[in-house]
Amino acid sequence: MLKFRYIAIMATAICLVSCSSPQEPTPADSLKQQLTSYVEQGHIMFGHQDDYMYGHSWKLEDGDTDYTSSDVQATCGKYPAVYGMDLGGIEMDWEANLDRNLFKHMRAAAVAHYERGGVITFSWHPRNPLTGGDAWDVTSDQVVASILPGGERHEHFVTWLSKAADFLESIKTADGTPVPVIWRPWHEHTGSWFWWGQKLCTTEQYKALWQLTYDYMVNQRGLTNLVWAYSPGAGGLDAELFAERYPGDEIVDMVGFDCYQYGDNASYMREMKNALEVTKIFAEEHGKLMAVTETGYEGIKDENWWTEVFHQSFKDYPVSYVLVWRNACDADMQHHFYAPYPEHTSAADFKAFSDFPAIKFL
Ligand code: BMA
Repeated sequence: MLKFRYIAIMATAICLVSCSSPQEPTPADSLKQQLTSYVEQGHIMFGHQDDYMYGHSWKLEDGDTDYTSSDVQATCGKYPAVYGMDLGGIEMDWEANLDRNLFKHMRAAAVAHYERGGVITFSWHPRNPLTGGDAWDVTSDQVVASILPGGERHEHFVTWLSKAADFLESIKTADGTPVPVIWRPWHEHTGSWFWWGQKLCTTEQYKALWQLTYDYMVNQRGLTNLVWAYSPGAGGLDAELFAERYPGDEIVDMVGFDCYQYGDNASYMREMKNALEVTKIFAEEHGKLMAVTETGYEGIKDENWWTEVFHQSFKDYPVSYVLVWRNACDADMQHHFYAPYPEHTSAADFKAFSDFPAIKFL
């Protein structure tokens, strides 16, 4: 009898230990841990938008299946640690996104990059769900109102969310493991050039748009691979503007900003410093990761820009990554590039930048 009681007690104890063990981390949790540990080690990842899709003078062909071409890699011998992409066009059932990248290539390149040890981020420039124009169509300030619950375009917009969610959910390795991604919807909202921008909706409407997006993707669809990033534009950023439309600690994992160089080096460095200070204080107060989610100097018109301007601007901040925008290949967009290519005048300086021990490439 005593022996049986002993066995029963042991069985209960074993069950208690195993039943109370913490849940498996989600893919998003694992990515957050990885990002946090890089920051703790003082590593800052370098990122490039559309890196494997095209470069200054090349473009992936439809049948290509190895994602190894890269202007960044051709210039410095290493791939960017962060690979950025945009979902614009997924809501229209297009085969290719707004910058003509086939979605099947984007999905496969995301998996290849992940398997190489890299980190993936997605933004979204969806078309205008009320007017039928593009993301930059700001002719109506009723667009956000129209897609929120109760609005005339709400149901239509939920079908758009479902297409974006389908794609994000479909990024999986061959054994079915979901690939985690940094998901950065409704960016640069402190400007008024997208239909979700500052002058196009109220603070409450903007926050409700975030909540709707999160509730749909996480609570309704159960996606476990999204790390949620909030990123205003850097222009005129201060603590108040940064916080005004922040959708809440429960639904944001990372904070950052988009900051481009339009004028001289000194004004870019000033704007970066200002935005980094604001973001750092906010990130610390809210316990969030931080990043420079989009940046760069179109055409890189200074051959020492990478070491003397770019690196100097963020090196003293605990940023997870800095991502430069795309290298357009279209004939009429040859000026539109933000990473160097081997023949570019800043190539040697970029190589020197890529060799700094704290800057992480693959
Ligand atoms: C902008 C430009 C556009 C592009 C858009 C979305 O900054 O690069 O040409 O369509 O981003 O990627």
